[in-house]
Amino acid sequence: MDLDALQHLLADLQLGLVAYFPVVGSTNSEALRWIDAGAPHLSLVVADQQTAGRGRAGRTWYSLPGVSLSFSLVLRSKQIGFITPPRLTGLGALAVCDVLQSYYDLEANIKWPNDVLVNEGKLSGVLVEAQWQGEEILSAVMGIGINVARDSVPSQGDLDYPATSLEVAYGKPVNRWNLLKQLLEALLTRLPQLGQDAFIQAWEGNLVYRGELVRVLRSGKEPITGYLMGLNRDGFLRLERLNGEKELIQSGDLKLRPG
Ligand code: BT5
Repeated sequence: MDLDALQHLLADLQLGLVAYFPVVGSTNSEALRWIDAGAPHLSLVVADQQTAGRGRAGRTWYSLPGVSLSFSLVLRSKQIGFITPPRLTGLGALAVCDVLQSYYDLEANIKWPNDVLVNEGKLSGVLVEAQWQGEEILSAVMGIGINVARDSVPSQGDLDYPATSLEVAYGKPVNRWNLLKQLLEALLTRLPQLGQDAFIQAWEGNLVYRGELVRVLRSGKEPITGYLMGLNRDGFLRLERLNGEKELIQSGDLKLRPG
């Protein structure tokens, strides 16, 4: 892939600027830098390989050359209204599910808040990073990483959850660049729905572990256990504790509570 070919491939989508890197630290970092330099809404950064791809809380996202898809989209609050990062995370994960379900006939689900699972393996992760000015978010970057080819799956010892790839789940090799176009189309379709209740319902409808007993690990706080009831309007997790108390959880790592 090169920039000309990428621009040609994506020519009929309403994007801002497009950048392509054979190797980059993190597409999210590039997109955040680009925001500072004035990149317009829906500018896109794509990389073949990231050397410092990241997940939440400073975790590593592994993306190997030639086999995975890594990209970040610039979102400007002026164009999409008030930006709430949890909703944007849901939007990214939902768009990935849309594509996996409709083009690849896979049962894809979202492990709240940002993992896309297929056959109980993590196939994709979403990382939204906001750019604040005082109390206000002016822009955000939505980064998406997808394991496409079989060889994109990192070795299990590096991971805290089993991983899979689209090739393994679908049973056939998949062209990364066609997949990128399908994902961008899905994102552009979902974006106008961001503020609607129907969007939360669609996100909720794709969640794994609904009704099940789960544990949420939270940094600097006690883990919390309860039945996963769904989401509130902000995309926070609704849990019902064993004593019937209701809890809203803004961020954390979800585990299925064994037995
Ligand atoms: C995520 O964080 O899953 C968000 C991943 C976002 C990656 C994209 S790629 C484009 C853009 N640029 C970036 O620098 N990032 C974004 P989290 O839920 O915190 O999960 C991180 C954990 O996922 C790690 O600690 C590993 O256990 C696991 N992991 C890392 N690489 C993986 C991979 N390729 N496949 C499956 N699991 C992986």
